[in-house]
Formats: sequence, structure tokens, C-alpha cells
Amino acid sequence: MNSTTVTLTRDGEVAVLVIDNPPVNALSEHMRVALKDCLDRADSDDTIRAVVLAGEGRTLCAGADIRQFGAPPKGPLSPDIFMQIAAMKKPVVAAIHGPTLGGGFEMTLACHARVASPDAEMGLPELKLGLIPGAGGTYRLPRLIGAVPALDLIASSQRLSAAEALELGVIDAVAEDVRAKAVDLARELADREQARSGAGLGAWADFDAAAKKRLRRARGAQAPRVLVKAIGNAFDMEDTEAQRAEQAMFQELRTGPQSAAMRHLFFAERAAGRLADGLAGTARPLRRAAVIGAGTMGGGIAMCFADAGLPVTLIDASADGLEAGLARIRKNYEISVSRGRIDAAELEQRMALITPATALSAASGADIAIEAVFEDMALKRKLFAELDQLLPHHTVLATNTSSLDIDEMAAATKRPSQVVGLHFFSPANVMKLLEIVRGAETDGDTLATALMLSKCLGKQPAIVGNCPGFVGNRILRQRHHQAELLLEQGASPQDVDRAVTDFGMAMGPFQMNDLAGLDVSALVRKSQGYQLPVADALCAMGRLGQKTGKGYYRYEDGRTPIPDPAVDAVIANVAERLGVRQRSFSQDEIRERLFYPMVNEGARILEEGIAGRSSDIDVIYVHGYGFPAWRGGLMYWADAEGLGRIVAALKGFADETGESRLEPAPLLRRLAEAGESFADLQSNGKTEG
Ligand code: T1G
Repeated sequence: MNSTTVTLTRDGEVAVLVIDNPPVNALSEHMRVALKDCLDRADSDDTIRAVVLAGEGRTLCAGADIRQFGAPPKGPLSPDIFMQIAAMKKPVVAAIHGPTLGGGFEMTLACHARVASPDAEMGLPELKLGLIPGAGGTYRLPRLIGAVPALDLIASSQRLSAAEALELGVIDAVAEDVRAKAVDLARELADREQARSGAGLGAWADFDAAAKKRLRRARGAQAPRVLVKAIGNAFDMEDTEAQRAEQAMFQELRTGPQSAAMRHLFFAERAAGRLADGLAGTARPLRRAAVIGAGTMGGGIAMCFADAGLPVTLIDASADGLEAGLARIRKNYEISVSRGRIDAAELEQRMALITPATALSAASGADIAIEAVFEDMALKRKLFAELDQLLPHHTVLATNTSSLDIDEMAAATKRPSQVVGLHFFSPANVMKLLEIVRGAETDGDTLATALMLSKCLGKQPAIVGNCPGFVGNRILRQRHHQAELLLEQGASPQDVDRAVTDFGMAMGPFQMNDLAGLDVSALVRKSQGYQLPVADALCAMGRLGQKTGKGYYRYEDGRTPIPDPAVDAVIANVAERLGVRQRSFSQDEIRERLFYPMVNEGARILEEGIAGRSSDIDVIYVHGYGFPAWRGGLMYWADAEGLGRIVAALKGFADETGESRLEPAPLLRRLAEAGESFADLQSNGKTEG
């Protein structure tokens, strides 16, 4: 037992239990043993009248040890230790600092009072791991702040700042010296012997309505449903019974496939934020940025910097374009104000961090310059050559292209090692994913700088190689292609879209296309030299999607897709022209035809080293393309589906359609024959790019 993870120190008659279990004071087995031992000692020592729980390092406690979830828990369990804290006659006060999350926050909820430092954050993000709070959070938090606010906080995995927690009545005080304040309060409570009571659950009807609203967005995820049940128990169960029920539901989720998939993602996200083994680099300073091009993407990228408190110069050669870009940014912030996400003062602060300019020379003080101009190679090469001349030697040149060759742009400069792709996703100020595209000459320092930037902007990075469409779009193109082929072979747009939404995604390919505009994807196809006959036919008829009231569907209210027989006629016409025999498709077959070719392309990408890990592809698809997190990502899902099954199906599809691209990739075939998985490949370190 490593008893040093929790030590008992004294401040007069107050025992201060200090948790020190790096990196985040997780409730690992040895830590729980040490915590219980200290609590027992504090409880049985008559010279001790009160207890404070405090932590060393970056947080009081970031929750249960996620690494230990694969095995049944051993030793004293957190729920029981926290029940002991709640039942102690001596007051226990939590001194909260840093991101105190999950079981760490639940530990504080079992205490009789809580004090937080101004930088503290509190939350129960268990749903992100396919779990529910399993140590009292589903009944203690609702009793403290009300069932509806508790449901909202847990279901959103949001974090409360110290100020918000004080306002909500979660904590009793905010103090710079949180430990000293906690000791004072503990002493006071020992004299007063009466802790503050909670707000109470509130009305069942309000909770029921809020729960129904929340569950409409669950889309196949189990944990939200279980959470509603657990919080519901707080209305008619007392603590011990509610705890038993919570624990049973928690353990069922912990041993289930969805939580395993989401825990895989947790560690995949962290791995994607690190340079691959064998690649070293030191991040350069990032004090100021420049964004060239004030269009939708450029404006969104500039907002990312302002949201992170980083000054940015937004440059557009067209004064009108610049003005329109600034107006779009201000409008976006006004929407955030109207939704209570920021206040008016914060809006002005962020606008003040964005310096508009029409002259490229305004970029001169930037540590990084990101171009987001029109997708035209000649234009981008000319711009990079000018920036190369203009900017200091240390400045990183980045491009937001979603499809063009990074190396060709880098070749227009004398600093190709400092050229990198930063592929933001639209809307850039909202979407979490950032594909960091490594060119042939991009060096480790530049990649380290891009990773640091991503962390500063609160993005989820993934480093990928340079090829048409990089990782995300390259794989997505396979689905687009198969979706089109399925139409030609007799499936309807609504059949295909339902297969995708039933799979757990927010929207199917045809609804998505109608939302984005068929003309937009037609331009991309044209620039990449390939055709989709049905899509091209609809475009030619002016059916560009929601914006023209017609696309793959008809839109009477502008948003609700209505199947349109006119589209079936277009499809039948194309099929006849191409001589494609039409037939019916089951939902399962549609799903396989859409997702298996994506897995196949993922395998090719791993073979080529364009992605360093299959888990990077999982992170890209969950954070950039709406792949259900509870499925763990595209490649993790493929392993669960079975690579042998996927190879057999692909061979069948290739035979039926004559499409050579559907032939199983050599890597996929090899893994299937060896009975191995993408996870095996990664853990054997065979795909580190
Ligand atoms: N368990 C194990 N390892 C953890 C961990 C945890 N809970 N949290 C972080 N780590 C590791 C992480 O893998 C990384 O390791 C290092 O710590 C630094 O993390 C009973 C069931 C706390 C906000 O969901 O959100 O409690 O990569 O790179 O950006 O109801 O980590 O260096 O080897 O993320 O400063 C609920 C998860 C658990 C919080 C810090 N708790 N952690 O962010 O550093 S379930 C969570 C975070 C639970 C109870 C239930 C973040 C952070 P390595 P990092 P960071």
C-alpha cells in the first residue's frame, strides 16, 4: 500500500487530509485505501474536532482511475468511503482547486461544506465515458441544487466555475487560500454543528419534462437513459437505497461495450495530442496570430483565437469582405450573448482582440499566420511566398485548406519545415477537431507548435499526413460514393439517411448534402475530377438543397425533409442511362455498404502512414464527422464488427458493383486472416506512422 498518496496533517484540532496521487489525484485503489485509513484515524481521535480534504498538484481529485475500470473494483469502494464521510459526526470540509471532476466532485458532495479556489472547476463528466456518476452524484447533487439543474449539469458534462458553483449553492465560499479558508470553516462548523442544507429536488413534473427533452438527443447512447432513472430514484428513495440502485446501474454500464468504447476514446484523445514516438519537437512561442481571408472559415478561426484570449490580426484584401467578415463575427457573438454563454462586456473584449486589416504587412508581428483564402493553389502559393518574405524567421505558416497539397504550398517558401496544414472544421469556432497536416518537410518544432496551439484553442488535435482529403474527407468520400451508388441501385434517399441516423449519427448523407448545398459539393467534385450522376442531375435541375427548397428532398418549411417522387424519377432515369439493375436493400446492407468502405479506406490510410494510429482515425471521426462516441470511433467499431466479416462483405460488394476500390485493402485482409484487430496492430506498435 502506498500510504503516502493521502497524508494526515494537523492544524490544531482540525485534521487536514492531503491527497497526492499524480498526475490528477485519481481515486485509484491504493489512494482509496490510504484515504479510508486517514478518515478512520481522524474519526477515532478525540483531539480532532473537524476534517479538511485537500489535494496537491493540479486538482483536488479528477475522479475514479479510468485505467482501472477494465477490472472489478477492489478494496474500499468510493461510494462507501463517501457514505462514511457524510455520516461522520465531525464536520468534513472540502478544499476544492483545479478541475475537480467525477468521483472527485462526488467526494466533495459527501462533505458537510465546500470551499473552492477561484480557478476551480467542478463537474460530473461520466457520460463522456458511457457511465453515470457512481459514488453518490445522482442523488446528492439533485438534493443540493435541484433535480433539473443536476440533470442539466450531468447530461451536458459541463463544468461549473467557482463563481457559478457559489451562485448555484454548490459551494459555501470562494477563497484564494482555499485550504486556510476550509480549516476556518471546519472549525466554525465544529462549534456550530449545523451544516447548510440543500435546495431540495423540486417538482417531479419539471424533472420529467426536462428528462424527456434530454433523452430526445441520446441517439442510441445508453448512459443518458440510465442517468434519468438514477436521478428519478432520488425522489422516492432515501440515500442508502438510492446508492445501492446507483451502484448497480453504474456497474452494468462499466462492464458494457459502450463505456469500453468511450474509455478507448478518452485515451485516444490524449494520445492524439502527443507527437508520435520517435518524433521530437519544441513548441515555439505563440503570442500573436494572423488570419488571412475573412470569409466564413477565416472569421471562425479568428474567433477561436479571441475566445482563447489570444490577439489576432484578421486580414482581407477586400475592404468589403473584411467588413462583412467582422459583421459575421459580431453577429455570432451576439447570438452567444443572447444564449447567455458570454455577456456584453466579454463580446467587446473578444472583438477588441481581433485587429482588422486589408494590408498583408499587418501580419508582420505574428508568430503564426493561417491562410483561409479561396481554395486555389496559385493564389495560396503566391500568398505564402509573400508571407515568407514579410514575416520573421520563427513564424509558422499554416494553411486551412481542406484538400490541396501542403507540399506544393511549402515549396513556394524558403521555410518548408515551418509550413503545416491546420484543417479547421466548419463552423471553426464550434467544431472541436483540428486536423494537423504534416508536410514532407514539416519539422517537429512546427508540429509541437501546432499541438500547443490546438490545446490553447481548446481543440482536439490529430496529426495526419498530406494526401488529397487528408484523413477525414478522404474517408468520407467513400461514403458519399457508396451513397450515390446505392441510389442508382434502387435505395431511396430516406432509406439511406435512416440507416445512418439509426446507426447513431445526427444526420444522413443526403440530408447533410441538402443542408450544405449540392452546389458546394459539386464544386469539390469538379476540382477533384469525379462525378456523381444523381447529384449532378439534381444540381443541373437547380435542386441545390434547403436553400432552393428542393434537393434530395422537398422542403416546405425550409428544414423538414419530405421524400419527393420527382427525385425517384431522376434516380430511375440515371440508373436506366447507366444500365444499373435496381433492387431493394435492407437497412443492415445499406449500413454495411456505407461504413465498410470507410473502414477499408482507413486501412489504406494506415498502410500509407497518413494516420499514425487507428485511434487517431477514431478521434477524427467522432470529433469532426459526428460518428457516435459510444461506438468508439470508425476503426474501434470495425474491430467490434469483426474484420473477417467486413472483408467478406467488401469482396461481395466489389463483385456486385465491379468497383475495384471496394476490394479489401491488403492490411485489412492480412489482419482478418490473422484474426487480429486494428487495436492489436496499434498495441503491437506497428502503426506509429
Ligand atoms: N483516471 C486515470 N488517468 C487520468 C484521469 C483519470 N480519471 N484523468 C486524467 N488522467 C491522466 C491522463 O490520461 C493523462 O495521462 C494525465 O492524466 C493528464 O491528463 C465514481 C465513475 C483532469 C481535466 O472524466 O478530464 O469518477 O496521457 O492530459 O489536459 O462517479 O484529464 O499523461 O499518460 O487530460 O490537464 C471522471 C478525466 C472519471 C476526468 C486534466 N473524471 N480527466 O486535463 O491533462 S469517472 C473524468 C480529465 C468517475 C465516479 C466515476 C482531464 C483533466 P498521460 P490530461 P489536462
